[in-house]
Amino acid sequence: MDALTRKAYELRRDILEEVYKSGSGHVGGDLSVIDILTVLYNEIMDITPENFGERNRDHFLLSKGHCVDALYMVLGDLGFFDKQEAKDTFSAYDSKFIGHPNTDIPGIEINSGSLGHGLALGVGMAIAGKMDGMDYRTYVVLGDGEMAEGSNYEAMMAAGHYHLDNLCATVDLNGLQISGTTDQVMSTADLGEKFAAFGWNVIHVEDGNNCAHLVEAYHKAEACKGKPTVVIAHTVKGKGVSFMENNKSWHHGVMTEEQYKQAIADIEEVLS
Ligand SMILES: Cc1ncc(C[n+]2csc(CCOP(=O)(O)OP(=O)(O)O)c2C)c(N)n1
Ligand SMILES: [Mg+2]
Repeated sequence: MDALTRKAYELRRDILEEVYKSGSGHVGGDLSVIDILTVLYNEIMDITPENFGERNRDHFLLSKGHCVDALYMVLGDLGFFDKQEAKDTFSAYDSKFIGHPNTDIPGIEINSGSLGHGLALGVGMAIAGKMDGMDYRTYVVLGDGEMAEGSNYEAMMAAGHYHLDNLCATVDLNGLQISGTTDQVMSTADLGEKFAAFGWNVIHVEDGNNCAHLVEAYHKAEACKGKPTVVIAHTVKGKGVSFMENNKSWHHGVMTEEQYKQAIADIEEVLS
């Protein structure tokens, strides 16, 4: 197993501990996006605890903010704060590690969780970078259910209009949102065509939980000039835990002790 895949599975184990202990969290979406976050933070982006206070470093916005529990584990792992503290206090009364991203936490750049805002903010950051002659890149991660928010389409239009080749969106396309499939609740189908219509470079990753394939896609995105890029990552919600995969109940389901043990066993089997 390569190092990034191992890291993503170790982080899956951290996420399961965190959400089990807290009795809350969005475990299905965490497990679908964790490979994307692992690859971006460990292989692609220039964002570290040391350079976080500077402006000319890459920028990351988790627009599907309900999956902050996954982001906490990634940032904790990189030393932005004590990962154990985040794991032990996630969502607890008076904890700073609340259930959606907020900028009081080192490494978090925007408050999010009200879906549909991250891409517009990313467009603004990308325009600002160009205006000020900076070479940073801005990365935004969105959910496929989130793509039902109309604000995204205005942001897509502006990104195409301004040729923001320093902007890279990723859609975590797991086919599910809060209460059912995206097709049932609000179809966001043919997303690639929608982005292309607004002048974006579109890259599909057919196995969006495959770290090596994601790395390749982000390198292609970096090489694309004159257009923003969207990486459409075809993922599995609940990836890695047998009884959670493709099951809408795990959007924010709470595990019993027995389910928790099974979930950890599934992850340990991959790691062994
Ligand atoms: C504006 C807004 N409307 C509704 C919600 C409630 N909500 C939280 S998560 C979610 C579903 C999101 O689905 P998706 O973007 O596909 O996320 P994922 O499958 O990756 O968890 C909804 C509707 C919200 N957070 N913000
Ligand atoms: Mg989804």
